[in-house]
Amino acid sequence: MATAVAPRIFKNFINGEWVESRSGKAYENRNPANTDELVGMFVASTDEDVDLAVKAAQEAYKAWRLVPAPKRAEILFRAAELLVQRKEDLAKDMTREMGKVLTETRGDVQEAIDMTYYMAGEGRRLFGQTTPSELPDKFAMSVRQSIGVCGMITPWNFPMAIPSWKMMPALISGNTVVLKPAEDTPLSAYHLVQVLTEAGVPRGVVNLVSGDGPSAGAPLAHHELVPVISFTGSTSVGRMVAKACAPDFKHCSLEMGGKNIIIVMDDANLDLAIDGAVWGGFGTTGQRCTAASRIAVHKGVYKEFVTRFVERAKSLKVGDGLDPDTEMGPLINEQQLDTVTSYVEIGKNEGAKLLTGGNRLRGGAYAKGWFHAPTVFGDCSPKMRIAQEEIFGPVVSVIPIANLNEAIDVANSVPYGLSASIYTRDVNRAFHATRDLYTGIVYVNAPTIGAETHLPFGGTKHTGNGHREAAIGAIDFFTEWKTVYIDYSDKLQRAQIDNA
Ligand code: UN1
Repeated sequence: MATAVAPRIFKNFINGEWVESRSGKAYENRNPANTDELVGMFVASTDEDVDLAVKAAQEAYKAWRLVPAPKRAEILFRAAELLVQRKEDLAKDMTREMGKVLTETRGDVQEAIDMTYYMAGEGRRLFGQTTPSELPDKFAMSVRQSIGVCGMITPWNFPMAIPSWKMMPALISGNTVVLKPAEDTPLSAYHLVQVLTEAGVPRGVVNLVSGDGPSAGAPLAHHELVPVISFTGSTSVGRMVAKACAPDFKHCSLEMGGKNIIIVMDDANLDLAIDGAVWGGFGTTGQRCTAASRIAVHKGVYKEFVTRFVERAKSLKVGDGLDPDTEMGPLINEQQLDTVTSYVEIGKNEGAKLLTGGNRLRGGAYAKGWFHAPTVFGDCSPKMRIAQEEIFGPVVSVIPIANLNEAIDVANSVPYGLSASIYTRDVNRAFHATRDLYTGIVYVNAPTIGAETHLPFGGTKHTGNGHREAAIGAIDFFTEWKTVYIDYSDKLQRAQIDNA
């Protein structure tokens, strides 16, 4: 569908310049709430473009790694300030390309701001350890060293927050970056790179190649000059990334799927639990890896909870995220809508009770977008596919449970382990759940979403491969330890031997 104005063409950013693809190919990025609106044309990068970006990053690394970290930090502080100034415009553009409501895209930009300030602060820390040597007249310490070119492959659901989770710790630690953002949300990545450049990041230190996974992401993951890959996305693609990294032993951090649960006990504040379930289940149209896609409810309050939760789900206003009245935006694209539709069929066939939704929204304001009704399945058994598999859409499966032990077993019975939550006013139950829920994140009396940037983010089992993003875990991933011994005794001293 043609638009009245000529489309804006956005390029790759390689070695400090905005450049076209070597292949000359570009692709369209359209608004998921209104596919008539062309957000822009973006470069469809190929391995040649990725190679140029990696080589630029490799060259720039030589000088960047030697810039004192507090000086690198000054650039990040400036970038954070620019993000603050532009927050509203950045959020609007993000809603146009991604669909989530403006309050949430403001939150996404804010998460990038928080991470940028936080990592800028690390410029004057990046602490190592000093410790006594077991030998006299000998000094021992550990220091962090940068690694080199870091390849980053990021998803569309947090178009600015997640690239910043990866880029800011990598940069402050002295690495250089090649970012391959999700095909659906390159504009927000473009803006972030623009901000970093204006803030003073030197040429070649940050490079952006847009395009799809097979053509641009895969060559990055396989590139021999890239020792570090950080990926957020689906578990199936994460497995391919891990395989691409294995032969060269690349450091590889994977943040993947979730099937997060909210447990509602019979002593819970139900008003609070329902608010949390609506926000956790339908915020970002359910397209968060932390989304509360399962709710386990104690039989004592099951009926009341379900009735009131379904009422709230039904009354959610779905629409264009730029409209201030909208509470839930569209799915990101047609494929994601198809996935949701197919899971609704699976749920029905499995015998779950469809309590509301279950249908695509069509016609009128919905005619040109990928909208789906907020959907709740009741009386789910924990083994059903809709209660086991990540759907990444506005579909919540409610599971009745008889007691806390059963709830924890249900919670832990999925292949993922990102986030879990319990609503209870009993401190003993809260602590038991906190200990026994096998996830990377646990919330008490709050939903499964809402991670803050200075605490570790990540999950167990098929959610991740043991690394954590954000907080100091991110610095750990983007640096390597170097242990340094300085012997000032002027004689040969043998550890484990001379002092035994
Ligand atoms: C994601 O869903 O991929 O805790 C990230 C949260 C957000 C980040 C989610 N701060 O839900």
